[in-house]
Amino acid sequence: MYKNIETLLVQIPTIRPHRMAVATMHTQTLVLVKVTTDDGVVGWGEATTIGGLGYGDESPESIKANIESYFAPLMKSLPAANLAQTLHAIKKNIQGNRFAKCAIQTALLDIHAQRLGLPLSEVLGGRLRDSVPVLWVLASGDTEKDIAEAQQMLKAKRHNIFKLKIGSRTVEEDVEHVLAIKQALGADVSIRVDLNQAWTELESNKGIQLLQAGGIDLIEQPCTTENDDAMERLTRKFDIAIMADESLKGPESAYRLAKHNAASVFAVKIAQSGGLLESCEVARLAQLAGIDLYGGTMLEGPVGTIASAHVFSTFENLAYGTELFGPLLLTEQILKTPLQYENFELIVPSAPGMGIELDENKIDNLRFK
Ligand code: MUC
Ligand code: MG
Repeated sequence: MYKNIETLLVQIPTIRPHRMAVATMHTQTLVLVKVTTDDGVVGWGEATTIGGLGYGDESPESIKANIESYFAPLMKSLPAANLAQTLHAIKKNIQGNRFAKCAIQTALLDIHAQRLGLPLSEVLGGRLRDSVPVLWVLASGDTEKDIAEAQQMLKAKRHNIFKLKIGSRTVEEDVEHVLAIKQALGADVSIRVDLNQAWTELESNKGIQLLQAGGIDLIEQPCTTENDDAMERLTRKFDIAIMADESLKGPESAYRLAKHNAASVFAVKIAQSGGLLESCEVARLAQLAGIDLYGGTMLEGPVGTIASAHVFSTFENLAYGTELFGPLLLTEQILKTPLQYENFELIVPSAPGMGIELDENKIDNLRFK
């Protein structure tokens, strides 16, 4: 039986303001879920989002309320702590709520893997790599600051791929900013851009042409999720990789996007997919459709980041690497031993379960709800 299902909201300042077309973050609110079984096994999950309701349709507060009011009573009413039956009951009784579902599923899989004495990746089909490449997002809003930050990352061997958040200025200003950074960092450094749905199709046609000519490697979610038709036309028109992020909301949307050729790369996110198992389904669909993969983030802390790393370690084709840098954007640690980032990659732990240990005293001090 599941004895306790707790949702903790933890607020941590970021190392610098993080500017995106959808929001500017000065702090991040981590949504942590702790599930305890009646024989004392503890599993953790995370349902962190970006900018309150600015990015997704679940907020930290709604996730906490829905877990406490609906998920927890349902889970406690089930006769035994059986993983598959619990997940099935949740799917049947609760509509939507992909982030909350992902956090609960992560905690249950963490418990399951611990009981089996295996790392989480092995419960998901088995890892193909022990570390995943991690890019860094330049989002200070200032070209010179971004160049200096990238150079520092290259020197420290932390990141050698960069994603730029654009879309809040004019197309011309954004392109100028991106190409100045590309020129400063040189041909060997991969630069990608994320529009977070900011461009119309017309702006996309203009902007993508200039960015492609300037040696940029990938364009992430240029148009709105309502305009997948535009994504389809852009994917057909340009050679440069067009990546679906916000448009990708689990296996059903992956199937639809693949069927319409509305992206050449998928940014798989565990929360957007509605769970770790669903992320693996998205990856399988992509593989069948010849779509490349990228491991995305909702700027989660260490729990969501490591759960994602276990998932991405199982993908056959991780052609565009990952952006699992969320914990590095935060000023405070909540693990007893920090995650290992080295040689441009994040190490996937090999201890049973998720393979991380949370510092609960630290979490208590940072909790605000
Ligand atoms: C997004 O849209 O990709 C990922 C990295 C980052 O800086 O923001 C997120 C969300
Ligand atoms: Mg994105």
